[in-house]
Amino acid sequence: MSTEKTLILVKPDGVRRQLVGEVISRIEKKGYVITAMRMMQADRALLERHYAEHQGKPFFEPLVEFMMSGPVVAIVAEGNRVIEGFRSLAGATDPTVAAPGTIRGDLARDQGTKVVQNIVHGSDSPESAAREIEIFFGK
Ligand code: D4T
Repeated sequence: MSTEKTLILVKPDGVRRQLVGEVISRIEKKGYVITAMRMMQADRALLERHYAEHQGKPFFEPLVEFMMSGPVVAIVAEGNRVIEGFRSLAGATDPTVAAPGTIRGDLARDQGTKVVQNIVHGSDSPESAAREIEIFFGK
């Protein structure tokens, strides 16, 4: 049986706050296997592809600006049901209401910015994971 893959990003706020190790540690302690990783500066073209579903929303431009504000760490993690499992580890999108024990619930809060700064991204479906892994790592 082939295991599932997901694309995880440590966003620029997570890198600035030196939480890369903390995020990796939580992924590994849960038992998922990291099979690819790269630190990079994302450019506008890449982010417009990644966040295509949010084009036209009020937070889209602040989101792209925020995601270009510093390097990100892109990670491919593997394991059965890793997509669902990592989203559970990450917690709710809004860090104010994200449950304690989750990455966002423990490590992020509302900063009063136009876009939510919530440390990590995780793919939300197998189709998104395949699309996003190609965007960040190529075919
Ligand atoms: P990502 O995609 O970064 O893992 O986050 P989520 O899956 O939890 O959230 P999302 O795709 O709906 O949103 C992408 C990104 O935009 C920010 N955001 C989102 C925001 O600032 N305001 C909003 O109202 C929403 C919905 C947070 C994450």
